[in-house]
Amino acid sequence: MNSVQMLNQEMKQMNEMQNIKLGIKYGFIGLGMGGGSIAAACADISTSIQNNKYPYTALLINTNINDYSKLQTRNQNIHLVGLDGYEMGAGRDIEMGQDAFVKNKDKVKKALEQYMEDRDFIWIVAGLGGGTGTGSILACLNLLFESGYGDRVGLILTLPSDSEGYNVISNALKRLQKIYQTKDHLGAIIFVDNQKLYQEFIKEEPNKSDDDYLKFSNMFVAHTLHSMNIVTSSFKHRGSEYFDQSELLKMLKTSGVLSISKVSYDENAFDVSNKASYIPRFKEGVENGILSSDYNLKTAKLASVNFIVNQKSANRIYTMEFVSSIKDILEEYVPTADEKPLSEFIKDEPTNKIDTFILFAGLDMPKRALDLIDQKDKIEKERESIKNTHNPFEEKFASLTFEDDKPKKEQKTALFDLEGTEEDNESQKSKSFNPFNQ
Ligand SMILES: Nc1nc2c(ncn2[C@@H]2O[C@H](COP(=O)(O)OP(=O)(O)OP(=O)(O)O)[C@@H](O)[C@H]2O)c(=O)[nH]1
Ligand SMILES: [Mg+2]
Repeated sequence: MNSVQMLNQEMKQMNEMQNIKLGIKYGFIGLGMGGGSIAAACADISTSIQNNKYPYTALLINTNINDYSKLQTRNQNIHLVGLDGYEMGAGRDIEMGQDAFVKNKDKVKKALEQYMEDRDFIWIVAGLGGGTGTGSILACLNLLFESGYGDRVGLILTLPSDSEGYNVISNALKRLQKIYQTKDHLGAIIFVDNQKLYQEFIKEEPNKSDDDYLKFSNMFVAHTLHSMNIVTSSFKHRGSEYFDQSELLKMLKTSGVLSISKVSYDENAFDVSNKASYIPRFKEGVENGILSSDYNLKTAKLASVNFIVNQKSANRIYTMEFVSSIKDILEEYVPTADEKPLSEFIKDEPTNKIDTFILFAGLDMPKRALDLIDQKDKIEKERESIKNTHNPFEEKFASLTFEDDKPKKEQKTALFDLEGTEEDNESQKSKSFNPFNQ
């Protein structure tokens, strides 16, 4: 089964799961096309919870709200906010994107008051690199801080691919720089690395389109956030350490980057007495976040490992030997983290999988951010060298002449002045000229 099929299957199962409880009430503020699409996918998650089929809320904010016409959402708690006066879009101009948001601040504020008041945590979502979304981030953060949401706001940001070109990459970096400098005042930042996810997607689905990729990546983000959110409150647990929703909220409020890893084992292949059956995969999971990866895990402030197994496997797997071997690995990767609980969850639903969610909070940026700076520098260098190479066009066009540029032959009406009038007139003129007469 490839990852698209797996995602669809998991989303369906989760949608049908009975007795689930939600951990945190999320609100999503999607900025621009990419941000709005991801926020819409997140808020369109449905559950079997009575009277709360669609537990999330979203505001989708864009210059051109017609962009959103291809999103087919069902949740009534998804609201569109158009940035008036900028209906044509911001055309990858971040200054214009920022102006559009600032000029419509009151309108957004009203929507916030109307729809987001009861939310425990708000995610600002934007695709880094465009005009509207990227340009609106700072003004949107300001508005949330002004409106009292400052202690419960996080960011979900996509990082562009190398192939998206100089303007997209430099727009992304301009905002990333500002966000990096103020990150200690913000909650968690989740990066969705389009380069990484696209490469993984294309390997498995070479015949699909770019739009298929975007749809997949957005559902993947939505499903990941939702799965994390129900783990903490829907399953029974055993053991002394327990990651509940307040711990999750604490992680989301921890400044720095949040990395999410997931490892799924086939229950039959998991032999607790044979470490080789689970440790190498676990380490691989720790090192590779699913939405973005390549972090210096030593910078993590908090870590959390959550195993979810069925009742039958629980007795077999949750042994002291298993717990200590996982804890040893955590010591190796995050020796200085303030907290690193290992939670043992038990799922009532029949499953032949063992799922593990691993979270690291308070991280520094992923290596991909540095790669983007390198890519920007590389393009600038190449541009400079192109500018300095001999340009044959400049020289050739500068010296380009044409035969008919030469003075034209005077067209005479008569070849000879037979009556001598011309000469007479000339001598007349010079005779009458007297410089002292002036
Ligand atoms: N994962 C994902 N990334 C997206 C999606 N749409 C856009 N992106 C990324 O987000 C970046 C910004 O694109 P948009 O969100 O369309 O730009 P915008 O904010 O609407 O800005 P303007 O159209 O320039 O005003 C792109 O360069 C992509 O890398 C999406 O649906 N999913
Ligand atoms: Mg747009």
